[in-house]
Amino acid sequence: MQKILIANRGEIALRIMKSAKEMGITTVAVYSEVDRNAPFVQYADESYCIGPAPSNQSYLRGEAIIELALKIGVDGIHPGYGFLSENADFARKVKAAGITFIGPSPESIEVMGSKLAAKAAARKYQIPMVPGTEDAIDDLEQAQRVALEVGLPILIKASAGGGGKGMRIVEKIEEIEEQMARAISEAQNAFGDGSVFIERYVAGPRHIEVQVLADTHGNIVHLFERECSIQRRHQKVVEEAPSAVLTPELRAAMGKSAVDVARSCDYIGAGTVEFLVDENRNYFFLEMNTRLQVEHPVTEMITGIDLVKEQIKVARGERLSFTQEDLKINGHALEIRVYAEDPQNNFLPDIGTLKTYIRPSGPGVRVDDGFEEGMEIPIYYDPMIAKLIVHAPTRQAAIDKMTRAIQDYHITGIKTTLPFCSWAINQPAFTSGDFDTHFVKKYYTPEVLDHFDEEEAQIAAMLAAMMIEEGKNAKQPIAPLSNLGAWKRRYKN
Ligand code: MV4
Repeated sequence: MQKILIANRGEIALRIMKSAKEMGITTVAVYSEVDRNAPFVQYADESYCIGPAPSNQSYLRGEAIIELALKIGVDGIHPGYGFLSENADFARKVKAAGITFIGPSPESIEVMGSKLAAKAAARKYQIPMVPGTEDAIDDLEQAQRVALEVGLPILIKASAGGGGKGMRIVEKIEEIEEQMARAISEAQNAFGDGSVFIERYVAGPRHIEVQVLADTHGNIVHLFERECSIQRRHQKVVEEAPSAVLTPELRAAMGKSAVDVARSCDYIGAGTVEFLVDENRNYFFLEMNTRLQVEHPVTEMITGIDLVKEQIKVARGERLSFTQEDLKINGHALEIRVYAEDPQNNFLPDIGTLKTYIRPSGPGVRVDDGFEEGMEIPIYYDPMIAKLIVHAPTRQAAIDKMTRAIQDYHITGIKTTLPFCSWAINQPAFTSGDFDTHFVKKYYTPEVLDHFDEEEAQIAAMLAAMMIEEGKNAKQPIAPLSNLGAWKRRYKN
C-alpha cells in the first residue's frame, strides 16, 4: 500500500495520516469547502475539495470519493469513524474498484449492522446475551407474552439501530401496545427497516467494550476493555482503560467472548464488541462496532499498540506481529472529549471562533485535535473539537494528571465541556469506581460547575488583597484591573 485516502475530517483524519506517514505511505485528504484551511488538509501530501459543507454533499459522497481515488492512483481508503465507516455498500464499491478498504468485509459490516443478525451470529458461541426475542417481532400478543416471560421492564430495540437510537422502555404491560407501535414507526422512518426486538431491561448497567484485532490469517486477539459508562444522552464523555471493576477472570472471559463475536462474523481488522455489565458483574453482549472508535487512544496508551498502523498492516495482508500472551496492560489511561458545548446551558452547541487555544502538555499527556487557534468551528459536523488523553501508572495518578491537564487547557471564544469533565472525574462516585451509565443523570446539575467560577472569583479576591498589600509599599499606586493578567501569572503558580 503506497497511497491512502482518508475519507474523513478533523482530528481522526489527522491522527490516521500521522500513522500512515510513519509507515512511509502517501496520504490524501478529501475535504469540504468549510474545511479548506483545516490542519488535516494542510498535513496531507495531497488534498482535494469534494464539495460544499453539508456531509451529504461532501464526506458522504462515496462514489465521488472512489472516482477521485481511482484518478489519482490511491490503493487504500481509510474511512475513520462516522460518515462512510460502517456503510457496507461503500466498502463493497471500494473493493469493486480494486482499492483496499481499510476495515472489515462488507459482509461483516452488514451482519453487525443488524442487531438481530449480530445476536444470531453470536449464538453459535457460548456468549452471554440479555434474555429476549431472537427474531423481529410485530405481533402485539406475542410481545406481551415475551414481556411477561422475561420480566418487566423491557426494552424495545430497533434491529437497524444501535448506539441507543430507536430504543423504547416499557415498564407497565399496558404501555406495550403504544410503545411497540412507536418503536416500529420510528425504526421505519429512521432506518428504513421497521424490525424491532425485545430485551429485558438491565437497570443501572456499566457500558464496557472490548477492542479486538483480527488478521486475514485467522488470528484474533483482544486488547482489553474500555469503560465508557460516563455518557450523556448516548454521547460518551469520559472513557478509561482498564475498567476499575473487572477482575482478571472477568476480563479474560469478556475478552474471549469478544474474540468469539469477531470470529462469528469472520471479522478482519480493528473492531469493538460492546457489553453491558450489571451490578452483579454479569456481562451481556450488545452489539459490535465495525470501525475504529473515537476512544481508541486509551487502548493504545495501555497496550503500546498503534491501532491505525495495525489496521493498515492487516489490510496489507500481514499477520499480527503479537499474540494474546504478548499483550499486557500497562498503567491506566483516561480520555475526555472536549465538545464545543455549554455544560451550563443544557449542552447547547456553542460554535464560534477559537480565540485562545493553548494545549496542555507533559509526559503522558496526548491531545488528538483538528483545530488551531483563530479557527472557526463549523456548525455542519460533530461538535467534538478535541480528545484529551492521559496515561499514568495508576487510576488515581491518571485522574490527577487529567485534572492538571484540563487546568492547563486554555480555550476562549467558545464554551466547552472541559469544566464538566473536570467535575466528573473528581466526583466521589467516579474516583471510587462505583458508577454506572446513569452517572451524569444522577449527579450532574449545572450548579455543580458554579464553584469553578467561584474559584476564579476567589483568585481575583486574593490577587486584589495582595495588590493592596504591595501597593502600600509601592512608589506608584497599582492599577488593579489593567494589571490583572500579569498578577495572575505571577501569583497563580
Ligand atoms: C440496554 C440497556 C439496558 N438493558 N439493553 C444503549 C446503547 C445501545 N448500544 C444499547 N443501550 C442500552 N441497552 C438492555 N437490555 C441500556 C442501554 C443504555 C446504555 C448503554 C450503554 C451506555 C449508555 C446507555 C445509556 C442508556 C441506556
